[in-house]
Amino acid sequence: MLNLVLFGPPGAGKGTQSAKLIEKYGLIHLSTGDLLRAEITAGTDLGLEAKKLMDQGILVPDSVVIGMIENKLNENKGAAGFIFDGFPRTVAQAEALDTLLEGHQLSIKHMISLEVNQEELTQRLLERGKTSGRPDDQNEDLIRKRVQEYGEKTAPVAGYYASQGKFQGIDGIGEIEEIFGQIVRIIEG
Ligand code: B4P
Repeated sequence: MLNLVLFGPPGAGKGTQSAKLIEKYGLIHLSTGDLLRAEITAGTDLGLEAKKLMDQGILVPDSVVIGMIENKLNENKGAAGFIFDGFPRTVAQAEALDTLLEGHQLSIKHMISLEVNQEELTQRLLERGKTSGRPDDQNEDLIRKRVQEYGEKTAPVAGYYASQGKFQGIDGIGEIEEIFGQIVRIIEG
């Protein structure tokens, strides 16, 4: 079973590369960003709370996203594997994910980190904001806040997986196909 964490700052290309990996390997895509946006669209209490934070570029509480991932793992027993996209975003989430996976006799095979500088991230997200309608992509201050949250709370997650020998960093700037090729080489090692 192939379980991957796709890691990187906002706009690094996690969602873009996830779509290609799903097509190639038939994995289940678990994007906490997408799950939270679905709750917002459905107008649930969870979605209303999450929206307040996401619209400020702030991470939602660990307990909320861990609960969503737990539900999805339980709903997809017998899957070919999972891509965790945008999760874990804190060390507490990474520890919780390991515990949840152990409960299903599963583990992460690789944590693949897409490395992109802040200037490129800002350009990509502002460009996406023109068409996505996502409020968090439409303002440079908000994008800077998201990247700051990443630096403070999410970047330490890389060390967590490095200590398990699972961290693989790749250059996230370049052609989408070329970056995908590098990911495939890691998986098929
Ligand atoms: P997410 O939905 O995870 O979004 P993201 O980080 O903005 O995007 P991603 O890296 O997937 O970018 P994409 O491929 O689309 O998070 C949104 C918010 O939800 C967070 O700020 C937080 O508040 C909350 N949240 C989510 N998960 C959470 C968690 N676990 N804990 C707490 N809070 C959580 O690429 C971006 C753009 O770049 C696209 O337009 C794409 O076309 C372009 N692009 C991609 N690859 C490219 C390339 N190689 N070259 C040029 N452009 C490229």
